[in-house]
Amino acid sequence: MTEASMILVETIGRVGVVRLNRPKALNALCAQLMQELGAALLAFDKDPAVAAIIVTGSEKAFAAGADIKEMKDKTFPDVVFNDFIGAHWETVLEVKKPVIAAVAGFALGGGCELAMMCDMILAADNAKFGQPEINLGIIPGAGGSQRLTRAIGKSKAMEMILTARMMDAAEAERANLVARVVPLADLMAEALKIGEKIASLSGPSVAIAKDAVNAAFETTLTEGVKTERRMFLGLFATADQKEGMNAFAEKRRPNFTHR
Ligand code: CO8
Repeated sequence: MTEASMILVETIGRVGVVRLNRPKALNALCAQLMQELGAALLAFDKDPAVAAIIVTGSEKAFAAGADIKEMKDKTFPDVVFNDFIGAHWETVLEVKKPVIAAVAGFALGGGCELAMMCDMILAADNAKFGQPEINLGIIPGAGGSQRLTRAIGKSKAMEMILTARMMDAAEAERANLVARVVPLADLMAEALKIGEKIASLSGPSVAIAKDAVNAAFETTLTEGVKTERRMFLGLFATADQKEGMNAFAEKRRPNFTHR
């Protein structure tokens, strides 16, 4: 039997918001929740009324990881051949619009990995990040060992992954895991401000800027700079480049066509 929906979806202005809503399990990421999250993200990505997306949880937990109770009895063939765990976990990486993770409370295991797959993390001052899988006799499985290491460096990542130590919001900011820390009460307002600012800009330049930053993780510096240059030059083919630069020269606000 399928439980009632595990997410809440709303559009605020031009920002799509997906709230993980499985409070009794601290938003543990079970198959149903991941399927619903993936579908909601793809729907927002297609929706012209939406220009940026926020993924958030509750004040106590962004997500306390993949659902341990759902995974615990799975056999090796179950997890390898039936795609039991992997399905829908990387849908967020398919989204072209910017995705902001607004993290309060626990972001552990798969929850930390989901946040790191988003384009940026805005953290509330009560946020706690960790990859505690080692306590369960496993290791991170949705990119944690790779993305955490790239974000915060080898020593800190090793310590967190080998000992399951959690990092608080202040340390996460010092370590460059998060863009910024804000008071818990301001988390959604601040995330929405980021989303609204993005929504006011030229959609093509936003999508291409996201691609350009992501290219930094997948290629050499020389190739990355070449990719950026091609993208930069390509934007001169858009009406929004003309509008943006003319508006600056004419001392007025730009009115972009493709928002
Ligand atoms: N899975 C299932 N249920 C959970 C999870 C979880 N990850 N986390 C919490 N819950 C449940 C608890 O079992 C409890 O349920 P119940 O009330 O029915 O007993 C309820 O949520 C509340 O939890 P607690 O009572 O434990 O709350 P506390 O405030 O005492 O503790 C903690 C909060 C510290 C967050 C604690 O719940 C905890 O340690 N949770 C587990 C954290 C963890 O180990 N996460 C990693 C999971 S493994 C993983 O994420 C691998 C990802 C691989 C993805 C691969 C994709 C391809």
